Amino acid sequence: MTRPDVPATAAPRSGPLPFPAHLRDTGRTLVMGVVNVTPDSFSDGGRWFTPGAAVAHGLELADQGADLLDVGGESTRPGARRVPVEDELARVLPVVEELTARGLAVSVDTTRAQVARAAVERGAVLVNDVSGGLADDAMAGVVAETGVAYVAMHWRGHADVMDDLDDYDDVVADVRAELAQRVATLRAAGVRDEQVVLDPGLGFAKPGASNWPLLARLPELVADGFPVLVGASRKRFLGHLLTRPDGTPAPPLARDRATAAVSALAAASGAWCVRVHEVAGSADAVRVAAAWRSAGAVGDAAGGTARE
Ligand code: PMM
Repeated sequence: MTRPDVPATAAPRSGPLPFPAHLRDTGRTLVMGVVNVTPDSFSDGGRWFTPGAAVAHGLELADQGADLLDVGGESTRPGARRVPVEDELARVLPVVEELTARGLAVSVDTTRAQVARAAVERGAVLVNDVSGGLADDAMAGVVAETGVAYVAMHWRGHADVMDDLDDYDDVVADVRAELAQRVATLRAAGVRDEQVVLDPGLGFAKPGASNWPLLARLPELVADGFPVLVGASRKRFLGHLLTRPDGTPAPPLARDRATAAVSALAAASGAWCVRVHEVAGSADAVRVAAAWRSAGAVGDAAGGTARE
């Protein structure tokens, strides 16, 4: 599976993610529910902007089957401007603290080392960095020091410029090679392979059809040996897929069924986790995929009794 021109990113990992035990051995793809504490995210901007509303939304997503809640205070919507670090801290920390206090597994969606460290100190079990460490040189050190699980996403630049950074020879090979460079940097900073999750970064410096090969060839990324996170939820390429008869793309809130379909297929392709706004559909989808895979592996039905 490994292309001769692209070095594999890793030898097989030697241990599980540093994660709560109940999330390590589910036998299926995990579901991460999105809790955006922002006024301007592309799909749900402003709806859960106060800490109270964000916590309530997180609890609702957990009820619907989210295994992890991804709390973010800075929009990465195409064209979005950066927010000051003080604002990001004020948005995410109370929400991380409250959801963690309720026994939920929380990840923090940030590109800033300072925010990552503060969130981990308040109980976050995963740092989800859409820049893979490129936005903040201090990030790898914080990840190494705290030992937290870390998502390194494929990224080429901040939201205000990313749509102009979509030059690829072979998008899958290029993304794998650039992720391999991120892994090398993380290792050099002392991060252990067991901490690392990789993400192809759908929609980031990938405004159009280049997202589809990344999904169709997901097994190539999975074969590199790290858990893989897929974040397709409500993204533009799904809006274009579902173009209406009048020629307009389907709006973000009309992309959830397609998102659940991606979740099923990504899970069947070996994704470790899917990151979604609407949890219930994907929670079902990953269970379907687990039963499907398991039946193929052992020649028997999985996930229930034979007559259900
Ligand atoms: N996409 C968004 C934000 N964070 N994190 C990861 N790991 N992967 C993604 O694809 C991803 C992400 C953008 O979506 P949002 O603004 O609706 O949260």
